[in-house]
Amino acid sequence: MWGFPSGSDEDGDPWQECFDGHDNDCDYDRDCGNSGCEFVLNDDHTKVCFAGEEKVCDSSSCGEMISNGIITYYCVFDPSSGWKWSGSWPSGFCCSDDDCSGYDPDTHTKIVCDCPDSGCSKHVNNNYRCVAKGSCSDNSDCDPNYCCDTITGSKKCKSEDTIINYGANLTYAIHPLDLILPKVKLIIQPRNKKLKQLT
Ligand SMILES: [Ca+2]
Ligand SMILES: [Ca+2]
Ligand SMILES: [Ca+2]
Repeated sequence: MWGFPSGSDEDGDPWQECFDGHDNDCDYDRDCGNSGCEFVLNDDHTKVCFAGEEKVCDSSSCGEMISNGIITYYCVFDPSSGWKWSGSWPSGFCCSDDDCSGYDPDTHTKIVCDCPDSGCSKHVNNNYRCVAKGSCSDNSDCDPNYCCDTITGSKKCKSEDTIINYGANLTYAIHPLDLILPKVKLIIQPRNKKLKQLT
């Protein structure tokens, strides 16, 4: 049975030559195995030839990048066309927290991927975006020089030197030492005076 008739080299012109399952030019290399097929995409961009292999973009390869230093393709989800190899990374798109960076200027919390499960493992119809975490559970969730207020339970990132009133007599100050010594609390007695360390 003949494959896609090309009448010329199996070089991706037209693209069907690289995905029809046949050695169209009878050189013993088939489809992506032909060097001329390298980085050739199929019609809906769900497949690309890379390093002599056919690479499929689907939910299991979310965010995968392939590049030869000149051409780069990312496996991303497009709400209108589904999974595809794209020459650009959609703004704010993410597959895990690693795809997001920086801190929210309002809440000073870390920017994270808004995937529904903590491990970001479910990527079917992935429309996840990088968003502010909003609340913190420890200092690593906060902008540098901000600390997570776990004392009052507000779970807000507060700037160092913020005074927190809690309980009848205790007043805590957020202090950079908390960044490296989370167990150490600093207390101000009386309020707004010299810092004193509690052990
Ligand atoms: Ca050809
Ligand atoms: Ca061939
Ligand atoms: Ca072929």
